[in-house]
Amino acid sequence: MDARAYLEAIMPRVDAALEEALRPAPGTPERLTAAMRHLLFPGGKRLRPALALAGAEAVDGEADVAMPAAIAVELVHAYSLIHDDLPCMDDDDERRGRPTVHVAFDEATAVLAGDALLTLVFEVLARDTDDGGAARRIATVADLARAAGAAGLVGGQVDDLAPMSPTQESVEHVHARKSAALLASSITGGARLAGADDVALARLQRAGIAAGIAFQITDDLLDADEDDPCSLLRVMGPEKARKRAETLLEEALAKLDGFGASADALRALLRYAVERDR
Ligand code: GRG
Repeated sequence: MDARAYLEAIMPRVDAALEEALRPAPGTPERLTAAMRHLLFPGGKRLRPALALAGAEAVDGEADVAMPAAIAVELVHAYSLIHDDLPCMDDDDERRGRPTVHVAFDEATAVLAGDALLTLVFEVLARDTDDGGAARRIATVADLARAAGAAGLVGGQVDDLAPMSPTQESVEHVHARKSAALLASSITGGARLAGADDVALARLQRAGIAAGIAFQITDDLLDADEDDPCSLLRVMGPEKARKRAETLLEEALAKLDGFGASADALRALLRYAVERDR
């Protein structure tokens, strides 16, 4: 299974579902819609939606039943990037080779576009539940809220912004919340909507966290910012950091041992997330 081919194959379906989700409700200011779309189209790798769809396949479900989870995690990802780029956080002018949202629009609009994307997640997950999957959708909302909230993405970002004397443990604790929680919740969200049981969900969650920390190490290696205090590069240097990422990837793949060939796309995506070059 080739992860790049999988990402390419799902992209048109994911983009169409995102387009549908972003269709402005009456009363939405045009400028806000434009700012919400700015980072989403064209998007990035769409790794999180792919993980959601592959999570559904891993438990022998139809990938498309996982589409609300796939869209929801990409919306959370987009909001977090918009806010992370703001002058009060990382103060970045460019992302994916284009001006960041506060540069292309203005700071207030960027904050509000992020807010609106995050709020859209409630709607995307809660609507069209006449397929009988309402209970699964509610559980998915709860899981995603936990992953994105104060003990997850937001908490990880808070600790990342605070001054720290980094140790392997403290850095990985930040990575587990800032990056890995959303990746894990992408997989479990897709699997849950496809009917996964609690045992499968627990294994997928553990695989997602281990691979997610490794994904962040790879991100730091690609970024090669040795001054970033919250990076394993700073703590152990690039060679050992790369080895740590490989170990975590093997741990993640081992958690998937109980799954059959239906989890091959998920295995390939986790490997790609850690071994990618962009
Ligand atoms: C503002 C609450 C809040 C959180 C911000 C997103 C974030 C947390 C920080 C941005 C920088 C960073 C290193 C985030 C970790 C996650 C990560 C590596 C994001 C990039 O994900 P990719 O590679 O991006 O999937 P694309 O562009 O492909 O979508």
